[in-house]
Amino acid sequence: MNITLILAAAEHDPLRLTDPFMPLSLPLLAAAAPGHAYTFVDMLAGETPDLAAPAELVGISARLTAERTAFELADAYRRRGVKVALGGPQISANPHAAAEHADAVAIGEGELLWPLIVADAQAGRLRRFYAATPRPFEARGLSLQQVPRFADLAREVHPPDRRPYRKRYAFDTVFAARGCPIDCEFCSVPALFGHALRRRPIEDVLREIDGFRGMFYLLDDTVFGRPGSYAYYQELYARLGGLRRRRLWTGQANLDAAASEEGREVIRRAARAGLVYAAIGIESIDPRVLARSGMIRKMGVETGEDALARMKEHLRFIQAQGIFVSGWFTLGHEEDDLGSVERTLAFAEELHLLPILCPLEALPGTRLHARLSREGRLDATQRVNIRHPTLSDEALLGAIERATRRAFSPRAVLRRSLHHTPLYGRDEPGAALRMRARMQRTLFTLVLQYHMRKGVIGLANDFR
Ligand code: B12
Repeated sequence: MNITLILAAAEHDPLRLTDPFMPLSLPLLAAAAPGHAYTFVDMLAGETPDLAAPAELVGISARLTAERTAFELADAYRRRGVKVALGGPQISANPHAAAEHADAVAIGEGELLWPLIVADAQAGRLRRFYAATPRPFEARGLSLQQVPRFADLAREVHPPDRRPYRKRYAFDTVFAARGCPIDCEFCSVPALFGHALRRRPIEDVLREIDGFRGMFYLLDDTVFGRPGSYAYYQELYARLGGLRRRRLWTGQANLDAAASEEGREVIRRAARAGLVYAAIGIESIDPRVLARSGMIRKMGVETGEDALARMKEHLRFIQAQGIFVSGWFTLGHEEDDLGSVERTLAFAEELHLLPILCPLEALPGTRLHARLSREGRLDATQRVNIRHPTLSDEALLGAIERATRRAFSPRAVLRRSLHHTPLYGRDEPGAALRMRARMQRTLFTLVLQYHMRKGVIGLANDFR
């Protein structure tokens, strides 16, 4: 079949044209059902779907901010008589809304679902829902095929087929593990990929990385792992560091690994294997928020300890390995007031973190969404869908945007980058190699911040 796979993005998405990472969902889908003629359209990269191009099946992948665009596109294709399947994190979390716009709606992992959808589309017998989850799924009278489990990452993940991309991305993407046991109140990962951490065989991950041209992004929720997976990540990075070609790479991570010697060894090895930048979900600097939401479990803090002091210690350890860190914060928790934005910025400045300030949003399918819905505090008409006890939507977003502009001023960017320069290349044998590592990594952090600026400042706007 002629199949078009689209990564949906709103027209004014601030990440459009600024996101340097190759989206991995489309290559994984193409590999899961091979033997068809695939075309990829990455709307975040500025590509536009050609509705008139021949296609017997269209698969659209959507995250939170792309839902409306995905629905409009699906409607447009279906008006032309083309069968449409919708999938991805937002569709999995809000499948009944998607069912009004698609012939098939995928809830969960494409490795399990896409082969079924393609086969059924070919046979002309598409069902409305395809769900890969061990939890019961209520199809509300519509047709359903359910696979009551998550994918086996050793047997069911095939090497992603990246060939249909026309664009060259600055970063390739790869994943080693899926699922998260922490279960923070606002996060949709446990619902999408389960509470158990599933891991791919290390050889499979390294084979992919060895084929990359240059830098890559390891998509795991925490590239430092968790107690129980430290040995896996230690081995992965030891072997990654031993590959013939060394590459710089990036990923997101939690702080808890820095609280134990086993975890610290993962961090050291990751840094030696080329981890140049880590995005760390610090979420809030208010210990009350961290405790109530369950986020404290990823901060590496024991009961009775001074949470912020411990978190600072962990951050400094990570930076001391030569890793540039951005701190991702969510603002608008019920304990927050307008001063929280300034206090968060001051925390980031003290630690030389690149601050990414995000308005807290209730994602469908999360415990936060369920709680606020029960409490009658969700408001879909606002840019941020949570009604805060004291802060208006505009006041919060305005404060975030002003703080972000300051954090990304050329002076702040330069100071942050130069602060890290002496920390780079400490393990390099010899002064010349050390100097090279310092220059290369400092340049990397400057270019990174330059590219992130527009996307991050735009996040507070209403663009969907
Ligand atoms: C890396 C990442 C990013 C990167 C993306 C880089 C890139 N170019 O891909 C960056 C930093 C840019 C980013 C941004 C955002 N992200 Co993000 N991100 C992630 C992260 C950590 C990994 C995503 C990933 O690539 N996973 C691997 C791919 C293969 O998984 P996948 O896309 O889900 O696809 C699988 C299935 O969903 C399914 N599938 C996907 N599409 C389709 C389509 C069909 C037809 C079918 C059958 C199946 C199917 O099959 C795939 C294989 O199993 C996830 C958390 C996670 N663990 O997944 C959060 C996550 C996806 N992000 C999330 C959010 C909220 C965002 C932002 C909206 C944040 C913000 N406020 O701006 C933005 C939106 C970006 C945008 N405009 O699209 C949420 C999404 C929740 C939701 N309801 O959609 C997640 C789940 C995090 C969370 N804690 O809840 N993100």
